[in-house]
Amino acid sequence: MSTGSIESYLAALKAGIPITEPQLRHLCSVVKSLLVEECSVTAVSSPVNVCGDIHGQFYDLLELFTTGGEIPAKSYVFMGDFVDRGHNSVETLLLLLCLKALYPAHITLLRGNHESRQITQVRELAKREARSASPTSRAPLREPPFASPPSRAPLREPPRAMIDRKEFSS
Ligand SMILES: [Mn+2]
Repeated sequence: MSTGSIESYLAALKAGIPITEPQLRHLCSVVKSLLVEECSVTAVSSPVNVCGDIHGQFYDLLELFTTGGEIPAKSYVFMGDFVDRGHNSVETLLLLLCLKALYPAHITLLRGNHESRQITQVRELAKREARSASPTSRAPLREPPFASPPSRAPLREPPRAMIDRKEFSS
């Protein structure tokens, strides 16, 4: 079965349509291959929009792009904590992963403390996954792209962005 294009996943997610588990696996493998090649310190040039914790607030994320401009016309650094607390952790993470897969030069995703198995197991994302009957929504927990730290990064060091030589970290 064809998984389709990542452009089609992005369009579906924006329209509130969930993607399938094979599509999700395809998306995770594409983003994982991008993230393992990134250094733990990512050099970014301004102008760039720097965004704090999204925490599962999917509709606020869509509003943020409406206000700040869409990728790739605008560039963004997200400082981590994409999941938990809000109601739409899976949708939020998948939308950001689609944008990373399609426009890697225009979006930097730093890993926050919630992008770890230890935290998501005790926070809302895990509770939602436990309630959900959909295998699609459980898959990100099993194979999160953030489970693989950048290949050249020390394991405990959080990823950082250098924006015009100024350091930003989550
Ligand atoms: Mn947070």
